[in-house]
Amino acid sequence: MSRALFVGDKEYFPGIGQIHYEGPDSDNPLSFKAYDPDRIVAGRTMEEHLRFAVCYWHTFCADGADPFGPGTRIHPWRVSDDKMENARSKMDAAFEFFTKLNVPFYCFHDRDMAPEGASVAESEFNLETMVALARERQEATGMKLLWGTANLFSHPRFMNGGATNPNFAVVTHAGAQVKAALDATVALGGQNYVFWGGREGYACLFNTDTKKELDHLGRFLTMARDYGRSIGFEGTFLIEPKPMEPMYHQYDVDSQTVIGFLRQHGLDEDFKLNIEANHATLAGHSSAHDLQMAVDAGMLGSVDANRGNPQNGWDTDQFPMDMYDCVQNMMVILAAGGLGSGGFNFDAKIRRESTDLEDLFLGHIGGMDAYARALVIADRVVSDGKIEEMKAARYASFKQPDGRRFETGGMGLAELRDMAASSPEPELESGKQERVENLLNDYMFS
Ligand code: XLS
Ligand code: NI
Ligand code: NI
Repeated sequence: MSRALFVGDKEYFPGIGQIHYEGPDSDNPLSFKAYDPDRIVAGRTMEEHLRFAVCYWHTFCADGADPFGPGTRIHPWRVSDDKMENARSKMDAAFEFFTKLNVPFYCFHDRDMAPEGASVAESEFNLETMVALARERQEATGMKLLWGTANLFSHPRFMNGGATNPNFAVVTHAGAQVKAALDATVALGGQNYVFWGGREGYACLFNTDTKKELDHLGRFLTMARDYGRSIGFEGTFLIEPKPMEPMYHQYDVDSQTVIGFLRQHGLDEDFKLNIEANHATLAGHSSAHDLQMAVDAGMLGSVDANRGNPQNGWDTDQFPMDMYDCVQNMMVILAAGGLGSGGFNFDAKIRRESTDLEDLFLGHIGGMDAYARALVIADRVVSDGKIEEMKAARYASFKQPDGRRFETGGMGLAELRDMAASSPEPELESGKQERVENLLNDYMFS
């Protein structure tokens, strides 16, 4: 790979070169121990399986601020008081980071890349200007856009939602932003377009017409789909479920809720799901569960790779490090045949206390190694087939003629009853949970 490591005038991460695979014995913290982009696993390279993406917002915009205090990181790409000048230097820093980390993809919100202007037209102009620069940078570095999206949650006008806002005037602004973000995504060859329901939800039922708001959301997404297709967007539209935060009730609670909504509104041909691990856990699920529900519906699109903190109930967006979770997620994805045009986007941020520039690299390196290791282990599990065999054995009775007839609709409830009445009590069949759990640990650590 002979890409220039930075393309602007200035190097923002001096002293850090391109991150390479050095193997498990290396003691260089700025190297991959497991992620070897060219290594073949299950017929594809690691790079092709994992399709890693860096996100613009946590990595180059977030400075460690929390509700109790201001940021702790001083971004060297904050060069002046002029917002567009800063946007340009941020973009240079971002592409330097992508290239040095050697990831193939990135993701952005409109407002991460270009500042909001004083009018719709000025905001559009700012974004178009930055998109033109991003195109140049993509060409110079070989970087690709995994997905674009619009930030419909930060500006005060969106405090009651974007597409589900009770005030139509605000809905028009949501439309303007999504139109411009779709234009930007197409101009940058984006492979997907994401809707995360930001403030699409509500705080109080007494003042909220939930049916109206959900119908508006369906209408809005249909308009966005139609516009996207009309300008030549051939990629996948994605919805990213999340159960709470910022709104008390978010409409896109979890995989199954979103799948039902998409089918209800006839959007299931064009839309799939972007599953974020920390959102699934906030919904009271494991991330593997939400992934599996999406797979079962034929709607797994992409992954926001991160993890939450099991001790608290908010979206901590930490880098994925918990191998047990990563392996389970990877087992679901691998068994489903992979992510297609999706990828693993690190919607993850380093901690407020992590104030060195290199910490941004360390977080991503750890996440990439975690998923590379998970891929290798999941391949062992899936190709060995033992766990899958045990699962299938539990359903063996449905391969018998009566079970088949039940599955295929050739039986009524009365006949089902008669079979119970004329047969002996079914034998208790162990679920063998301990056996499969033990097996997984054997695959992980042997
Ligand atoms: C926030 C979401 C957000 C989306 C993109 O919780 O995860 O980062 O991924 O809008
Ligand atoms: Ni999150
Ligand atoms: Ni996300």
